[in-house]
Amino acid sequence: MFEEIVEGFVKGEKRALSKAISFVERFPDKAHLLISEISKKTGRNLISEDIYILGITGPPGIGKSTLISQLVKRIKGGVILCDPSSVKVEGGAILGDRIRIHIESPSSEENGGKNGVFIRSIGTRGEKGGVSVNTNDIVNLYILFGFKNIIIETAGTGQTETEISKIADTVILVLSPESGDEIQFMKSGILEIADIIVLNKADRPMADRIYNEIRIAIDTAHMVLSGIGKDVKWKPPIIKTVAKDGVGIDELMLAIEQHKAFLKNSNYIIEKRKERVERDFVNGLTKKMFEVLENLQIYRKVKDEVLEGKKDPYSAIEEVYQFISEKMS
Ligand SMILES: Nc1nc2c(ncn2[C@@H]2O[C@H](COP(=O)(O)OP(=O)(O)OP(=O)(O)O)[C@@H](O)[C@H]2O)c(=O)[nH]1
Ligand SMILES: [Mg+2]
Repeated sequence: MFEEIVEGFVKGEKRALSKAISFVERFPDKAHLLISEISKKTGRNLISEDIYILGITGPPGIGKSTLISQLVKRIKGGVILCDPSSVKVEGGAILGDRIRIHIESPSSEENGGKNGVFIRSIGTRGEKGGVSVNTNDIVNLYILFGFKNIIIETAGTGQTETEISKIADTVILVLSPESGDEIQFMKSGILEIADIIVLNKADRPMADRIYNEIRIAIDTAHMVLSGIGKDVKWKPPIIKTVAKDGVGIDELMLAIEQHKAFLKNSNYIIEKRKERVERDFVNGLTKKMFEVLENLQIYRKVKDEVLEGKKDPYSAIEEVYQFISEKMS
């Protein structure tokens, strides 16, 4: 199975890409074996500067998927839709989003991803942060497959998601005239989350009032942060859209290009790439090392003592740590 996936992947077969994603979702503990094989065979570089990752976040029903269906008419590449799924669902997500996007641009994995767009929805499986644990691996698979652009939609969970800002180069926060509460909630952290703010559903009443409230929230946050010496060279633009009618998409594309240029000029992209692969390495290795630890007799003995209340977790940590560092020195 491995070889067949790797072979098809190297040949650029979208079915092999889809199988590789399913493999990573189903066997997270073996994902690194498959991806390392693919990485060796494709020879593509995960920290290359000409890859661009766009994240789209915002409350449920705000229009993220509709916006993506407009963007994929102009930005070709891989799309990941994170759907809120609380339980392990075979085959990933509840298909909500993919159906919606599939209808608008006939380019999903079923028909081999023609028109240069490949769409995959994955369940967050109860993971906090609006993205699934596999998102980073799937981004890497898209990069190794040769996609230059990757778009990620976080699961809309009412809370504004920050995890996405660790993965994406540009984060678009989508709001609407009904987002009064979110804006109050976000005031302080708005600049930490969003590089571009989209006020979608601008066809709805109160759009101008909410636009001004967002404007004030950004200006205030910008003033406060620059006041405490924080580096706030980029000030998020606010773009009004009516995603269902494709209104405002040109302006949004321009804002995306401007942020991309800003990132390139300030070398942020390379820094971000390195942070991402470092996280993949450290997180992946920590997980594997824990498997080793779990098999150590000392670990099981001390853990039982902690569970029986015979030992506090702190001395237990030190005991196992001392044991391992002595063995390794
Ligand atoms: N009035 C209006 N409705 C819109 C607009 N954009 C999207 N919608 C509608 O809003 C509803 C939700 O849109 P989605 O794109 O599914 O929203 P979402 O943010 O992806 O939702 P989740 O994935 O469930 O978090 C759909 O019925 C869209 O047709 C808009 O600009 N104006
Ligand atoms: Mg959606």
